[in-house]
Amino acid sequence: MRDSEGCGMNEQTRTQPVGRKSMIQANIRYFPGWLLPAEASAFLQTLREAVPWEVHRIRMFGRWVDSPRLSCWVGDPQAHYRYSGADFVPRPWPLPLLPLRERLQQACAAQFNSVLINRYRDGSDSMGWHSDDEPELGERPVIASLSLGATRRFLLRRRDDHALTTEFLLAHGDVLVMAGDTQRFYQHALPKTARPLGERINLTFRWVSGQWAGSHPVGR
Ligand SMILES: O=C(O)CCC(=O)C(=O)O
Repeated sequence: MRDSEGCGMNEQTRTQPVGRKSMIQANIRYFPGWLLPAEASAFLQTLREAVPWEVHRIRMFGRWVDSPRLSCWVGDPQAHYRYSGADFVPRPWPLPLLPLRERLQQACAAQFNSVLINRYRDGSDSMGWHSDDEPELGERPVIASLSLGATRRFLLRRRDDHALTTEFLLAHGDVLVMAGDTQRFYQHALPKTARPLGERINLTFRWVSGQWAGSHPVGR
């Protein structure tokens, strides 16, 4: 996988990032409206129906709990992934995601063999502070996050100084790419909100190394 500063967009997208927050030791690129609204809506509808949604069991503060959102781990057969104390075997790619993966790979000059798809049913579904720093993602992972549906706040904070927090409002069709040392020095979260909100589906495309191939996952 390559971690490149250049982010050449294809013909349906913008040619330059229109926003980049200045955050020391983070490499964040933000592409509002990377998908046109009609295309984003079509993906939202397709994924809602095509994805076998699950509640992932994760380990938090020494206890197994239900993740507060619906999820599905999708990828190439060898792309096993271990996070929050559980091992995940990839489901096969839903066909409409393959051309999307190709476009994102071109846009980010990176390879993705897997995607974590999350469905936030309303404002009470969320994701707590964490870094995507599992060993199989490598030291400087490129993670491309595509948001569909309701706009949600996406927060980033320094691991060593939680007061240094910044936020992006991720809307329908937006892409946010985290690369370089972002996972090493930053955590991210998607907080709950009391505001009445519609559904949101988020896809984080990743490259997972094959080190888990051949291991025996314990659950999904
Ligand atoms: O939903 C999002 O925007 C973030 C998802 C996320 O942080 C994750 O799954 O690791």
